[in-house]
Amino acid sequence: MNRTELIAFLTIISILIVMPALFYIYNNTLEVERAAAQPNEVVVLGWTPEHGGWQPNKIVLMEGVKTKLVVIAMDTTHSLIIPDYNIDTGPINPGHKKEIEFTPTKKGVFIFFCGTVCSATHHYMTGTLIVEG
Ligand SMILES: [Cu+2]
Repeated sequence: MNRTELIAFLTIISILIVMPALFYIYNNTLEVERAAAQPNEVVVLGWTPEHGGWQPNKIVLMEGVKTKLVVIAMDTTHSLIIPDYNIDTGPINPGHKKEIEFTPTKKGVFIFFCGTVCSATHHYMTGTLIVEG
């Protein structure tokens, strides 16, 4: 086997074995990162009712599936309360967020609302949590 044949042989081995192995490793590593970057997460934006209120104001979750609520106060200080799940973010300053992780354990329709007086129409700042089985 001369030098040219050796280079050709190594190139073919590289294409047949090394490249698929690298692709396999890369792809599996990517799968893990994808899973880590996308947990079951719901982002809820808090605007005063004059500017739209909770967005979304209807959250649908699956019973028994651990979920992270990411609540962001957009324009002024808000807090999100879900009494039936004993959840209260406490005040969230504008531009800041709070994350709540919980597992819905009871099916049904539950109300959530803002617990911080944020505007003259604050009492309209409500939403619905629907937990399906
Ligand atoms: Cu409010």
